[in-house]
Amino acid sequence: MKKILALVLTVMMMTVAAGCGGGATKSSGSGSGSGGKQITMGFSQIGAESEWRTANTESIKKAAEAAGINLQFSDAQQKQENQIKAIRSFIAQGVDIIAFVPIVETGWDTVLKEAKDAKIPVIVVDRDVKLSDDSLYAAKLGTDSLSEGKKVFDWIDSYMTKENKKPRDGGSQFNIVILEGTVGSSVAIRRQEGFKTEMEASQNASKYNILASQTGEFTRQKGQEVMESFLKSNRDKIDILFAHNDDMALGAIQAIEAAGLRPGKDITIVSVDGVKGIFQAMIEGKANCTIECNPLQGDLLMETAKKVLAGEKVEKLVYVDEGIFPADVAEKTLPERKY
Ligand code: GZL
Repeated sequence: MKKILALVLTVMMMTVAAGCGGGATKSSGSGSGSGGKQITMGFSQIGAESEWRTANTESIKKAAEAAGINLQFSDAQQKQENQIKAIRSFIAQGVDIIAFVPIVETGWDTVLKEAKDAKIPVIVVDRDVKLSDDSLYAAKLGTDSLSEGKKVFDWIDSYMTKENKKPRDGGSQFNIVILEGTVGSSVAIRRQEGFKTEMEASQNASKYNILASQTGEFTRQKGQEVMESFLKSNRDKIDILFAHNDDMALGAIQAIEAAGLRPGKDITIVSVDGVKGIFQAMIEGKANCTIECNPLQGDLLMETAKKVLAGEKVEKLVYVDEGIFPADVAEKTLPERKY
């Protein structure tokens, strides 16, 4: 009898030791967290407003599957309150880790504090957040929107000079219209800031004038509508369109053609993302350049999540790689594009 009791006690102690593992333990095998159980990640996505977003979602779902991580995916339909509700339900479910793309950069402190109190680490993906306390997130993975905005101006300035372009209205300045992204999103704020500061710092600053700038909400439909309004009031003055993403540029191209103008020729068009649709437009001579913003962040997210749960040190901020694609490389590049 004594022997059986000793055996039972030994087995129980071994089980407890394996379960606790002295805090976070290395995630053994694919997708397992401490004690070998499968990691569950709660992920709050903004919605499906653009080709870029669709590629971002696909990348995250595929990477979770490949990593053996159980993904609880929530689509916020472009509403911050839906993201906050989703994060609260992930906390209630007791997921192992939460990741989210913040649709706007403010208003997250309270719900992230609730996650911290529940001891659930949070990873910020793609866009940025403004927080009173950086300990509310474990890591940020994304893209450098400020640098993207700067690259847009630099490319435009070099192109207008190289092509010896002249202002369409016969004046001394190139008139620029801008289709901005989602109001309050870190991406729209930083791309605009990067573009404007680069223009103001340029030796050619006096050659450029921002005629109009308005949100097209990162969608093709809204981009077309706002471009129609720009053309209604300034059809023969607009020289350049800077669209914060390719989808709005694609919508604007339709408006420009409907106004009897030649996109990519009468109006120089530069946008950000690098989705396949804009490569096709560049091949057709209807757009001039796209600055890449890489949506394929899934593998990096899953790898970072496993490290965080294993108690390993992770970089607080990681940017993914991105390039610049002018129209003259579009044809040869399109076949290798992954999104
Ligand atoms: C950029 C991303 C933006 C894309 C848009 O990091 O958040 O949101 O540029 C997308 O296409 O809608």
